[in-house]
Amino acid sequence: MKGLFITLEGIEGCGKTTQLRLLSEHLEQRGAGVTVTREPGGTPLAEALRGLLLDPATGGISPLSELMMYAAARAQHVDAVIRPALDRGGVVLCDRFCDSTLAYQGGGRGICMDEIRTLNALATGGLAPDLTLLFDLPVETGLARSGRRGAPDRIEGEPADFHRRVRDAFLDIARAEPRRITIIDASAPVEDVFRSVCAVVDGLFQTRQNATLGGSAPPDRA
Ligand code: T5A
Repeated sequence: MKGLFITLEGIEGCGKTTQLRLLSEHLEQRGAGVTVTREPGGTPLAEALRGLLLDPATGGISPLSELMMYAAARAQHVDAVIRPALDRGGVVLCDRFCDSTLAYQGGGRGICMDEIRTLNALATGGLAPDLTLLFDLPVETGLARSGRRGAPDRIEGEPADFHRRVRDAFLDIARAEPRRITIIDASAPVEDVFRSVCAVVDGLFQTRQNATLGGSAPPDRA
């Protein structure tokens, strides 16, 4: 089986990191080799950029600079971590990826979506997830959850309207790509959300297995 690339997306406090941990354990129990990683981050350079991007002390970053910083972190991450893990045939679980840039820098900051798509394609060499789980819930619920963790980071601290635009953009992206993106109701309790996650991911594994047994090759990854 070729590697499998799964991304988890959503607004602040949607619970994707909690689900990523549970999903990683679930897949490891099934014998899969799992790489768990995140964006921005996953390499020393990208983690350093993450620090700058999220630290309120960094202050104002122009929307275009912010976009380029996320893209620079992604290019390094794909090259050093994601592609090698997929080439080894492993499962990569990534906390955020290109859809976050479309939602936050496109929906939130108002940068042209097509220009972001072009930059994303450049940064990833055209790599796209096999499956994206979008954890959706009302902005107020998400911000209340993330607020319980302490002081907001540079992006969490944006006004509620910003986060509403981000949520709307995520939902638009999901509607445009229903085959890749599954929307999960993230307002439910952790165990219920996880049941939905397992149903989708186990279904994908089954489909892959059937395709392998049936001898049909999975589609080429760009
Ligand atoms: N960003 C990122 C961009 O602007 N552009 C980009 O291109 C990219 C890649 C990254 C920031 O950068 C921005 C987006 C972000 O602002 P991040 O660490 O991914 O930072 O940001 P967060 O969304 O804040 O991620 P977190 O891991 O901090 O939060 P999660 O994943 O939303 O949620 P989680 O699982 O940590 O849960 C949050 C709290 O809720 C509880 C948890 O116990 C925790 O306390 N919780 C639940 N409570 C009730 N019911 C449930 N079902 C719950 N699930 C979790």
